[in-house]
Amino acid sequence: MLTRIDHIGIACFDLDRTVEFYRATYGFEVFHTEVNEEQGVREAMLKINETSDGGASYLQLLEPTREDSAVGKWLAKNGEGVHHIAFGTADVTADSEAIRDKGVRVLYDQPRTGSMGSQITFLHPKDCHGVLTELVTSAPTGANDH
Ligand code: CMX
Ligand code: CO
Repeated sequence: MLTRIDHIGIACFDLDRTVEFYRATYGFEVFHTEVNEEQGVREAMLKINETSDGGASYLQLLEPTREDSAVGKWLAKNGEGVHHIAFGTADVTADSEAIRDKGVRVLYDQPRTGSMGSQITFLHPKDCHGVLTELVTSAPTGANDH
């Protein structure tokens, strides 16, 4: 079951300048940063609020690490802006299989690694009324404590 908006993914040319805009304009602070080479992004997660399912909602600011990445290609075509939305679930595998059975293309056969050790997959935007849609299962609590 999808129980929260996990994040909104926003594509930008310059992550540091975009982070500074969100800090100076709204007071949102960086919760986490990482590079995900598989996805071809450098990203910053800004935590907006916690949610009733024990998770949280974030803004995910995304700068491409290479031009041929999903975000790099999208930026070249569209410029900066909202790139995708992500719904949170306790079981990304079960939910994505159920959604695939409804005729929506799921982009990965198996979930891949997303922010903060989460498991993620994507639904094709052409099957979702133009919205690239991600499904996320957060890493177990404590998995990111070092
Ligand atoms: N939102 C809505 N539509 C999109 C889109 C997006 N983010 N990205 C592409 N499209 C549309 C294009 O506009 C294009 O439509 P038209 O044919 O009408 O012009 C169509 O989809 C095909 O686009 P494309 O530019 O040819 O791109 P590809 O088919 O090579 O890739 C996609 C599209 C969705 C398969 C690819 O972006 C993908 O695999 N995305 C999932 C991974 C990802 O986005 N990773 C970055 C985020 C990582 C994270 O969140 O952690
Ligand atoms: Co995302």
